[in-house]
Amino acid sequence: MAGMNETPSGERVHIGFFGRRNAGKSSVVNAVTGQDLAVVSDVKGTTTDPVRKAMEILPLGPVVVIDTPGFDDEGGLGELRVQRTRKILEKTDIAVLVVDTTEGFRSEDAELADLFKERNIPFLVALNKSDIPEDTENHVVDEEQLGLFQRIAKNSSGMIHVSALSDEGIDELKIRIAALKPQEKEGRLIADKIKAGDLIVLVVPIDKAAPKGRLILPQQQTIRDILDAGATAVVVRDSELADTLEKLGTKPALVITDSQVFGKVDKIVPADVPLTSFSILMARYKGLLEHAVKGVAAITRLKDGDKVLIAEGCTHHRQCGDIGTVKIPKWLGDFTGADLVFETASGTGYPDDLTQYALVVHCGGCMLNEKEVKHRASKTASQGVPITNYGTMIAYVHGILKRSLSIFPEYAKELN
Ligand SMILES: Nc1nc2c(ncn2[C@@H]2O[C@H](COP(=O)(O)OP(=O)(O)O)[C@@H](O)[C@H]2O)c(=O)[nH]1
Ligand SMILES: [Mg+2]
Repeated sequence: MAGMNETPSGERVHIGFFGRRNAGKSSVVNAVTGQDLAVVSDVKGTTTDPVRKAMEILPLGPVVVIDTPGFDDEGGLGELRVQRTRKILEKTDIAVLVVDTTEGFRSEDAELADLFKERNIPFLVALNKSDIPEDTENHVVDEEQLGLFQRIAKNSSGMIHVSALSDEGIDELKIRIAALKPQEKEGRLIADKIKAGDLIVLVVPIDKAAPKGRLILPQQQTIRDILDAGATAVVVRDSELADTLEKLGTKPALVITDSQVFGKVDKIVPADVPLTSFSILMARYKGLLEHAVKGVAAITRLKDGDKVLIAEGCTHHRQCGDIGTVKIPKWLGDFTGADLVFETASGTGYPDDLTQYALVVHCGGCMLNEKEVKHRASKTASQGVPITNYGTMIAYVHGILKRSLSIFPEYAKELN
């Protein structure tokens, strides 16, 4: 996991390398990154799980590189490899299709190209092992090759001859990947809703669930965004909030609180001061808020025996303490009076079939990239399952959702 001084992986461009076994994916990944990140082997099927690594690559900047298992793995289990690849594609911003030129194009390469196209993922084709001289005598361009070439080229953003062995073409590949980099994310956490000179109060409770010696990612990113806007951030614990508001002598333009103390903070902050939470900001930033506001009313329909999925984007170095495992089940239980069954999903694990759930409550998704969060939201909603997020749900059960969306009127209109 990225430390506090590194770009969070949720903010990095994710580049996936795909192709058949032994095409040289791992070798190309190592050549591109300048590191021995992936195991290279002439034994087919050496890379069995995707390998992910956050790093800086010039001229791209901060990225996550994903080396993948061979697409032609596992012989007959065709559907499984497609599913596995789709899973990786859910977070892939740019794909590189690595092809062994000495073997030419195969149907798997075209299938991969079709999958990229289906997901609207821009991709480059790296024609690898170009250091090996062409066998001109036996070289025939047959109709099948031509057909595959056309099917792949049609949607690709270009083909480049490379050699992971000699480094030929690798710099060019990097430049071409960089050119496909998605536009700087337009959405902001909060900077678009505040002005230079505004005074913003941030409420950060420090209890035993708070991580030692640091602030969590949504708090760090919000402070940075406030500074970018030329505004002032005052950070305070909930226990000092009332006192601090008094001392300030002027009303803040906005108060942003940790959702866990939403109810308490709502009572302290004067009614004419807008109030929202880090989790709501994060949900908007990652593209989850619209679904979350639409889905939250499903809480009122929960009944005994209903299953609720609590989904978090982080795993062992958890950002959110016991909120998902303890606090949210308690709030939902108290609010509904129903005997609910809670299940949790964390990290990159998120079920494909959600139909058994009456509701999904997702974290703000600070550890996931926008692409993955949006994918989860639309996948859930398209199965007819309501999805909401921590902050929206907590505001709702405290009866303050309307207030917490007052700075986001474009989302409040979903409330009815
Ligand atoms: N000659 C040559 N061999 C390569 C090149 N790239 C990879 N190889 C070899 O091809 C084999 C498979 O490489 P690997 O990176 O493990 O392929 P992967 O299965 O696609 O990850 C290894 O023996 C590599 O040394 C290349 O550019 N030129
Ligand atoms: Mg490999």
